[in-house]
Amino acid sequence: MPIHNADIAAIFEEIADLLEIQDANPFRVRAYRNAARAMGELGRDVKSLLEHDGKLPKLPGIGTDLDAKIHEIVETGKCALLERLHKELPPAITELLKIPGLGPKRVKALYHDLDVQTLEQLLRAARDGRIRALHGFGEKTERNILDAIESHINQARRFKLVVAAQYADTLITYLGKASGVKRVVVAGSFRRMRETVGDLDILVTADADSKVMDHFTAYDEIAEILSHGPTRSSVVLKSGLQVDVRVVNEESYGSALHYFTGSKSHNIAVRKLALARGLKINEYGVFKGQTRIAGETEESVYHTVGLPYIPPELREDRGELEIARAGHLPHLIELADLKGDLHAHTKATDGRNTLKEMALAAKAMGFEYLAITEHSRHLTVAHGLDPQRLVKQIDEIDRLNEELQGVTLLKGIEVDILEDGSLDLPDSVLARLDLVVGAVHSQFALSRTKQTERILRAMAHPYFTILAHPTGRLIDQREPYDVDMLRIIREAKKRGCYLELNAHPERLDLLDTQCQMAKEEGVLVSINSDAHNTLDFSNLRFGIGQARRGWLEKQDVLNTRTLKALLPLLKATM
Ligand code: DGT
Ligand code: CA
Ligand code: CA
Repeated sequence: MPIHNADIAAIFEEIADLLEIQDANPFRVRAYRNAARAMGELGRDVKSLLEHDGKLPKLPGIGTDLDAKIHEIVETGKCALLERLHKELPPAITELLKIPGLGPKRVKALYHDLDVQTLEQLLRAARDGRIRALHGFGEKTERNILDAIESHINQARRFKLVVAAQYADTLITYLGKASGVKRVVVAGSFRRMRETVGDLDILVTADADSKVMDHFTAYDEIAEILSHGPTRSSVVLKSGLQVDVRVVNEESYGSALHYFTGSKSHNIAVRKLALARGLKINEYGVFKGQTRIAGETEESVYHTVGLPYIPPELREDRGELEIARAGHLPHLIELADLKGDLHAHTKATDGRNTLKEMALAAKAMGFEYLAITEHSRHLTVAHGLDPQRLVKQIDEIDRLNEELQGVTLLKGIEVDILEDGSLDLPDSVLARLDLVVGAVHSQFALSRTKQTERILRAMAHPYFTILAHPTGRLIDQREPYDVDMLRIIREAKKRGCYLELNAHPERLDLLDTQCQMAKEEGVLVSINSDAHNTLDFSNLRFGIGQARRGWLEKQDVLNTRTLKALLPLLKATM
């Protein structure tokens, strides 16, 4: 792990904060603060100074003790004192310090006087009005803290859809076991298939005497119950995921589902349409005066405002209401429309299964074809293929295809796009493949112009077929690299190339709006699993969710074609 001056400064700053919260000697606290500042202001990189000279120059405010700490941090990446302080104080103290407006003095007061140790406790103290009573706080500060935590929780604690789905699945099964429960459905951003979700919003219909809420709050994965009532309860699971459960009557199911599915801006737009017709929509139904005129199904809610049913993935207030009113809603792609998968790996590189195992798993998905696209040699961490090993695999696939029934393996490669836009393998071997999937796996930080040119040059290559994970982002881990996606899409159109929507749940790359862009420009998208083992095909459902959020229909997606229709499309690149 590379240690920079800023990392050392941050460690010293945190030590100073934690010492202050512990009421340590103020001189000691100040010594760490000064050291943090000295590190932050130093013009030379401490690590390279140490590597070069073996010792640090004399720095203002850095005595022998701190000098030793700097050595320790540079050499081990850690600091024993900080680790000890973390053990002595509740772990969430560090998190509290990250809330804007909460310095060590305030955190100390909250911790000592209100026994606030976690963000959730802080949130409750703020909601209960207990913070304003503290010396040096006041009502305005309390309000600011409340806003800061809410936005902090919303930003910091979003869960990838695949992760939320795991928690949702077990919880739904559990809730379904309570007596009198009829339906259990997850609404909110989860139902809209957002890439990440802030919390789970679960809607339950149940008999009037059902004890489903007591059953819910007895769930053994709960870390904290935030509220518990007969029709609404909120908890935080041990994973940190918040879950809101609402119980409604069967007759309100449709309007409640519509309300809690959101998005909020979509709901507001629908309510506006209702108001214009003299109707009122809420989670219990659609009302004309005192009379309920709809609400049992979502369709009935939409019909009262003159609209057809709008699929959840489109409910983002991005023009779906106007298009629905005009009768032009897309017929969104479904998982069952896929006829194959054009990106997968085997044991030959960093996958886990053999060619045959992958082929049979694809067949079990109902696929006609699966393209094997191993990494190329430049990607050494994945044991990428050189020309000899690729030729060997080509022969193996030819042999296996004679034996396989009902599924065909296509010969491909996920070839690295090198920094200059050339491909990592020679034409002579690429020429023998059914398709070439090109990918950027290095040099993410090139300028927008250079990165775009690099990809355009790769696509101009005669054998290039599909641009893999076009933005390179990893959700919550790596920002997209900077490219002009519209230029790339237009070049793909010109060259007869395609763009991948990589369905790996950490990628989901293309983004939804870029799917729309590809569709508008007439470029087909290939929804690929990037499977590294036989189970990974199940990730395709997240790719389908993303494609639906991008308004894609069956005809917009390359791998909805039958094998017979696909092969000429793969050859059509120029
Ligand atoms: P998230 O949890 O941040 O990923 O996003 P959502 O969309 O699940 O938002 P959430 O959990 O705050 O609320 C769930 C749904 O409830 C939301 O999509 C629409 C509805 N909703 C929440 N608050 C309001 C509101 O103030 N007005 C309206 N019309 N709907 C709301
Ligand atoms: Ca939610
Ligand atoms: Ca919620």
